[in-house]
Amino acid sequence: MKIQRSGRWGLLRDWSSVYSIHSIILHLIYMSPLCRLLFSGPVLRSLLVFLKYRKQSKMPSFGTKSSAKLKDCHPDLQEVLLEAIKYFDFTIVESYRSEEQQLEKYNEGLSRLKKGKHNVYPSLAVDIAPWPIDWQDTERFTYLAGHVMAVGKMKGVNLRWGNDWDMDTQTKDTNFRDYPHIEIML
Ligand SMILES: [Ca+2]
Repeated sequence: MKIQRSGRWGLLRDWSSVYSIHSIILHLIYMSPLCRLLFSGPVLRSLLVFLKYRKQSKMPSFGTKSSAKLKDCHPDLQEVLLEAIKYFDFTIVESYRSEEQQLEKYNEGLSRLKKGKHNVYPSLAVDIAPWPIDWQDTERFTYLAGHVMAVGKMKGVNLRWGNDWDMDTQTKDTNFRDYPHIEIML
């Protein structure tokens, strides 16, 4: 392929010559003492470790929609969720809902109650999901619930998970599984 230049600098150059100039410039830059230091093994490795640490140390936080739903939660529940999000990325699917919305959930088979802890204000219940959401990945919901329950214990907030209604830490005895559901036991 040819590149045509016009005027006093008019030259015909092919891509191979362009690449040659490019590689010469890169070679000159690389050969400078500063660049050689920057790209030397130990310095480059330290830089990569630093960047990896920065990426890992960036804590997750709630987005706009989750934050709005968080405000509708009981203060104790807010405290637990704000601590839990630091170590496990998740979203708040729902907190407060009206009695009409609750009845819809009940009729759809998504709730076991016609009126429950979602229907008081501030809400005593919350539905949460690991982020990014995969509704089929119930193991990850279980993982998240265990994490939030542990944070609740540390904060002195008594919580109940929707897959262990009798709170005996057994899940095989559950006849209605609501993996995202966490509620306060007052
Ligand atoms: Ca149980």
